[in-house]
Parts: sequence; C-alpha cells; structure tokens
Amino acid sequence: MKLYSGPLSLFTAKVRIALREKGLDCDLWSVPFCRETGYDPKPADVVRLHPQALVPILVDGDLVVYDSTRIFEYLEERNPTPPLYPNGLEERVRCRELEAYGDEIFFPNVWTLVEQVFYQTEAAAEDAAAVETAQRAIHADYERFDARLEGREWFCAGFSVADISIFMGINFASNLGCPPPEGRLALAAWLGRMNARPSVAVEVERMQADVARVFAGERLEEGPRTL
Ligand SMILES: N[C@@H](CCC(=O)N[C@@H](CS)C(=O)NCC(=O)O)C(=O)O
Repeated sequence: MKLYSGPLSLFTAKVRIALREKGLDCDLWSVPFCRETGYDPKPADVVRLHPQALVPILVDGDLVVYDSTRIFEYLEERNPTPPLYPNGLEERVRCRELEAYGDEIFFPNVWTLVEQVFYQTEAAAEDAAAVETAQRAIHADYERFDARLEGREWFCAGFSVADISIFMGINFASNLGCPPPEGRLALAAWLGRMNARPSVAVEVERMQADVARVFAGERLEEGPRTL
C-alpha cells in the first residue's frame, strides 16, 4: 500500500495512526508543505487521484481510496484485527457519529485557529473576534467530551476511530493555544491514555518536530517517509 500523506495534515494523521494500530506496512509519500503556500503546488499524483486534490489518498494495488473516513472503513474490512470499530449496530453508529463529530463539528473551529494563528505570520493580523468565537466553541466541546468520557476508558466500547479523530483535533487546538482546561478530569485521563499509545506518541512527536520546522520558515519537501 502507498499513502499520499500530509506531514501536518490532521486527516492523514488519522490514517497513519490506524495503519500503526493495525500493524500494516505502508509506503508513505509525503506531499510538500510550508507556512506561506500551504499544500501548493500539489504533486501531479494527488491531482490525478483525488477529485479535490486532497490528502490522504491510499493506493492498494489498483484500488484508490480517498477521504480519511473511507480509508478507515477500507482498512477495517481489509484487516479486521485489531478492530478500530466496536461491535454491535448501535455502538458502531455512535462511533461513526463521534468520528464525524471530531472531523466535521469540532475540527472546523480548530481550523479557524489554524487559519488565524498558524497561517498568519503577523500576530497583529489575527481576527481576534473569530479566534475568541472558535475558542468558546472548542471549550464547549471539551465540556461535552469530558461528560461523554465520565466512567469510560474510550469514547466507545474499546479504542476506536472516534478516539483517533477527536484526539487529533484536540492536539491541534492545544498546539494553537487552546488546550483543555484543568479540572476536566475524565478528558485529562483519556488524553493520558491516548498519549501512552505508541501509534499516537509517534504521531505527536513527529508533528511537533514538523511544526517547529515550518515555524522556523522551512519548507517540508515532497518525498518518501517512514510510517
Ligand atoms: N474529508 C477529507 C478532508 C481532507 C483534507 O481536507 N485534506 C487537507 C489536509 S488535512 C488537504 O489536502 N488540503 C489541501 C488543500 O486544501 O488544498 C478527509 O477526511 O480525508
């Protein structure tokens, strides 16, 4: 398998974690990234393989799978063990909803911070009102996540794609100055469990190193990387 992978792409990070959790070998092709131009210019393969020219894209023989959620589902059917979805219809629906919540409801507020804090090279250019609105929404979600995790080890029955999606959003928000506040004990304990997983610890460490390089003005070049 080959994964077209964005070094600082939250959606690709989800897939990298899933591949490690399932112990799958995969060649990574890292797309270029820098703070001034983001993902542009895009590699020809990414433009050819994805209708919106986005990463992640997984290529398995002749099969091309794009979108992190579709890739999760594909990997689960291809290699069911260890599972990244719980058993049972209701639990699986809840798990898919929580994964979607992480990607589509929680992350858009984090994205505001990415746009305002990460891409803006001058602090003065930040839209303070937009940042404040996003931070308020993120904190409301921290409260929801803490309540969901009360008395639970993971968001669903067993470690799952929901944990991966929500964790990556929280990790981005924390790096952009909006970590969960002290006192959210269930959320803090879950974060401890997440950070202790080797698949996640490697991701966090590499992303932090890449963020530091990008903030130092470096361009992350296109090329192969190890999972
Ligand atoms: N829903 C898609 C979102 C993919 C996505 O937004 N990828 C971003 C990187 S995190 C991207 O390729 N951005 C390049 C661009 O916007 O031009 C998924 O889950 O894979």
